[in-house]
Amino acid sequence: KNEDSYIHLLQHVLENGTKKEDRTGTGTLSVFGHQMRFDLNEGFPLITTKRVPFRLVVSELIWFIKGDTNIRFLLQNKNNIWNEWAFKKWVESSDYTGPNMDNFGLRAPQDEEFNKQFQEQMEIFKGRILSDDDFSDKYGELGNVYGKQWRQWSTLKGDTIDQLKEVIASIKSNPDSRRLIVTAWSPEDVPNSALPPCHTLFQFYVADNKLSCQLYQRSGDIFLGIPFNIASYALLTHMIAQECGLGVGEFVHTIGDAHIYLNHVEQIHTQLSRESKALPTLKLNPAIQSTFDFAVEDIELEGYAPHPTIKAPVAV
Ligand code: UFP
Repeated sequence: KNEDSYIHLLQHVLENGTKKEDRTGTGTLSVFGHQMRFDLNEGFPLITTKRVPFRLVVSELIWFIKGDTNIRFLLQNKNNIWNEWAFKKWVESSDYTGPNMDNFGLRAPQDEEFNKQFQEQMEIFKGRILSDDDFSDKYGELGNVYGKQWRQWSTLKGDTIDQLKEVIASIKSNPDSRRLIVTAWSPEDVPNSALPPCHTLFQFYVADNKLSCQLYQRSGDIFLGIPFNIASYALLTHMIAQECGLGVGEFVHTIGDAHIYLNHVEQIHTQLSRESKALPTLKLNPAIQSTFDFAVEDIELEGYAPHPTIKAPVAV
């Protein structure tokens, strides 16, 4: 069954992972170079041994596909996953006059008093992003994140490349091509980037009228990030397959540093004690002819009845 390859990764890293320090100071168990395969015809690979918030996957992917790099669209869709990155720029700017927010990511979970202030400032920030156009243009903007790299890659000549549009056109015109690649990794941007892209590069492959996709992810938080990443690329593959009149093949997920944070180990034991359930089915609105036209309400899941959510701290 499809989820087995993810469950196997959890077990494999618990048993064989090397203890390794990391940027966040949390500590991990880690392996280097791991591959999972999901046959997209067996069901949609959304993990069932805990609930994964699919609506956040959907709005984030649509945001990437639009080429949008401003968190306003995410907030309009009640998606808060990128807030901290924008908030950081705001509280470090000279326009910010509220209480000191240095190292808010580390301090908030440890200091209840500070956490209250942080939540308060975050709510104010979100409110202004949603209601104030100038503020949102200045502080909602994340810069060279996925949407920019996929849709408006900057070239040395000063023009832009729409990698996503071009790859879809190539899937249609030259499906046997071995160059069906989109890259988010720009060495030029890495030094000035708070979060260099985790999902670095992906490639499409067409055989027997089925579209497959492989992702190279340089770094994967196995408990919190990976289930989300699997769902996102599986969804993208379905959307592009629909536009190209193809069936779906496999999603192949290759991970560089695949790690379990030490403060997720207990949660993973809980997850491993659960029996996986039948995978859901993805329902895309069949009237949508272009990958670029999907809206949140065109994407639905049928039959997702997972085990309950398991909470765990995010390493930042
Ligand atoms: N991470 C993921 N998936 C993502 C994402 C982040 O697993 O889509 F954006 C995790 C991987 C790692 C951390 O634990 O976030 C990024 O840290 P670093 O840049 O040090 O690899």
